[in-house]
Amino acid sequence: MHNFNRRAKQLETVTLGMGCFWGPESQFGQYPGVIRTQTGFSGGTSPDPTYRNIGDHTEVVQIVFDASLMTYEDILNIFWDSHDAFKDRYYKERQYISLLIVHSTEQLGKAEKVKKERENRYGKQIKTDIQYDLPFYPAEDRHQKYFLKRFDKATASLFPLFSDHKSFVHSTIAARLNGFVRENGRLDNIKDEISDWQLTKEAETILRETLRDIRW
Ligand code: MHO
Repeated sequence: MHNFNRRAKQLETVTLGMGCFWGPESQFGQYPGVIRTQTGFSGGTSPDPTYRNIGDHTEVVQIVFDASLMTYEDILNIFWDSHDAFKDRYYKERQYISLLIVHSTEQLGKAEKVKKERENRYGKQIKTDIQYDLPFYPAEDRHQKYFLKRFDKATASLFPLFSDHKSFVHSTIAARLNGFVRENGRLDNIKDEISDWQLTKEAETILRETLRDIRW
């Protein structure tokens, strides 16, 4: 099977809770620096969380990005621009709180700096719960690339490109299209960007033909 992921130089992981995880997965999927996205649960202590049995966890999106194309600070600014972290978000326990899981001391330092800058700018306190490197539990398949999967015809033409559901979910192309269907990004830009992904010639041809013929 072929690989439909953008080739990356400097991989880094970021894990964000900012409300229902469908939206941020779609939003972050559009950026050329983002290599893959996945929805899941993190931030709590209860074992093996699921959507119906989330315990004290929070809905999160985990993003793998190329730090040579997009900085961690860029991601943090998009994160804090895109949900209200000034208010109390505990209306459904911890399910929809503002949560930032940092994965290194470097990330922690940068997060504290960006947070302080923004607090000074807005004159309000950011209530984001910042936690150090807690485990991430992937959500059920039906919550992965949720918006893209609303398009039956399109998903039916994409699935055969992958050996299993997981490689579909982890692909850059699924992340981009899951953005596109919510008007996060344009199809033309995705087609242009593919030249930079360093796919094999064969994979690039298959992908371009699939995108040319795709029906929504
Ligand atoms: N209000 C949304 C939340 C879903 S999100 C995965 C719904 O239940 O449809 O929490």
